[in-house]
Amino acid sequence: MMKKVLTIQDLSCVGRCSLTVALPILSAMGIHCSVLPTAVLSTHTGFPDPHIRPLTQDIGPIGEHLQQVGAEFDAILVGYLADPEQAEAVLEIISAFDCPVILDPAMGDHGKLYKGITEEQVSAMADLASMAEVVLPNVTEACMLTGVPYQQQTDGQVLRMLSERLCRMKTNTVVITGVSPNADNTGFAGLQKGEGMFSYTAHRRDKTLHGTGDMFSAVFAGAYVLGRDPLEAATLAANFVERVIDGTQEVTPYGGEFEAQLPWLWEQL
Ligand code: PXL
Repeated sequence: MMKKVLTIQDLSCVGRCSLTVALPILSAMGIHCSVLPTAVLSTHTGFPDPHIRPLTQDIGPIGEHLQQVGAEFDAILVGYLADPEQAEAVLEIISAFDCPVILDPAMGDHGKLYKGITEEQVSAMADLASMAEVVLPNVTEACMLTGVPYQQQTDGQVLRMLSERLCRMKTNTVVITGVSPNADNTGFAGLQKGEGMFSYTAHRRDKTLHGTGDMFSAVFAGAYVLGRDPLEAATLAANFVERVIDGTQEVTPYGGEFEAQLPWLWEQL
């Protein structure tokens, strides 16, 4: 039977991120992808002054209707939320659908929150994180969720501390992305309860492209729901993102050209 994933994140009309990334990636992995948009934005917040319509009042009724029609999912992938109330609405949805939740607490990067994200949202996201089976923060988000000061280069001890703090309540796996043990390398580090720490490093590319975190979480979610273990799923996701970065010539707010890598992704499954 085809696997089914519901992804809850924003729909940015222009600029690759969130739903415009997760939907094609999960489809290319042979997964039936359903969506619940948390907000509609003219562009993601990396462009100046986007028009933003949060769908805070609509998340609950959409979730209720999905239950009424008997919708079932093998996993729920949660990403960018537009305000703290959305975290509460999402909590209700995930408690109604009995399936693993993968959370990418998309809130910031490079030590800073994205435009429009408040401290209140950080604590709402932390509550949500404790109810997710897998949490996929970047270093900035891992520090914010745990109240640890941001540091660009993180050693094994700090990564273990961040991962252990995030592995609470329902969370059994944490994968921290954008981890830099030194100036020349980058990768991920994680913790799976009962299995210990794992990590992966590749040479650092000197290009920062929009949406790569969302690409990582979409590929991870797809591979995880197809039965890969967290290290395998995260390695596939990292390799995909590396190919996207290497295959994108121009750095623009439109983001990484992941489309060209979808045939490769399909071949890996
Ligand atoms: O890629 C994360 C992300 C998701 N959604 C919106 C964003 C961003 C990052 O800037 O602005 C709307």
